[in-house]
Amino acid sequence: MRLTIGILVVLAIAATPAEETGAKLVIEVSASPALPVPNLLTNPSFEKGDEMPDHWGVSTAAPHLFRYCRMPEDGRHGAFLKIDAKSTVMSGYCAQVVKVAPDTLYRVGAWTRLRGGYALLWMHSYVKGRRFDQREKLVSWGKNPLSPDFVPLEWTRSPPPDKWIWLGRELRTWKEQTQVNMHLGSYFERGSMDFDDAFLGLARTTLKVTVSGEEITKITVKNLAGDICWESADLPAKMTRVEQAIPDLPTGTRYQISIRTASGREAVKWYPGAE
Ligand SMILES: [Ca+2]
Repeated sequence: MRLTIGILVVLAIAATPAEETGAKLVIEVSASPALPVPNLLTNPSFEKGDEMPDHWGVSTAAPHLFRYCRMPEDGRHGAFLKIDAKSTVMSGYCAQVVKVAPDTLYRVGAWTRLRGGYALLWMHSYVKGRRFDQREKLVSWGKNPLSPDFVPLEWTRSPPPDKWIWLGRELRTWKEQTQVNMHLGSYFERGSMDFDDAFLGLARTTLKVTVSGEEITKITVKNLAGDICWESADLPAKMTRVEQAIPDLPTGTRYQISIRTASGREAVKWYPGAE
């Protein structure tokens, strides 16, 4: 997380001394785009469907080498997508075409539970005859026949086979690109994997924080992991209203805005608030 202490200019709108009594701290937080940003995928959590999830197609040159199955429960949340790959000679995916805006930064991915093999997030499109191709992978030796049974999985640097792991990245669409085909599946390896809670949406937002009503000495913004995303320098005395825009913050988290007042009071507000 980038630390931008003191780089952004703090706008001092008013320097009226706070009243000795009756002062009331007001913290207003908004964002553009607002959080949480919309998920552009349809049926991203695989809750709708029968044996196959609705709105997701199969993409492979060798369908007989793969088994695709929508499982109704025991996913990260409810139903999930399970893909078994029987061979190393072909890749096989579930895929969905999504409309996107040109030259825009998106966050894409899915929570993945990999028992063995090569799970691939493959974002693909043709833009004016040029091939847009961006990938993110997760690899496990869990079921690899070259890995002897007596080798514990953790020695192979494989992900825990029962743990959901975020397989994702940010990507910027090209100029004139209006769609992308999101693939989740197995890449030329035997294996077995699950996907749930897929996401494709805007990657960054601008947070706007307005604090007023008391003399304010410091503002700190942290993400859900506790990393400091922005911190004001010590504010000048008698500052009773501060407006601050903080651009380029990741959308895939919540933000904790902490205010310290001249009276020593600490106030905290979360954005977005509790769901
Ligand atoms: Ca689900």
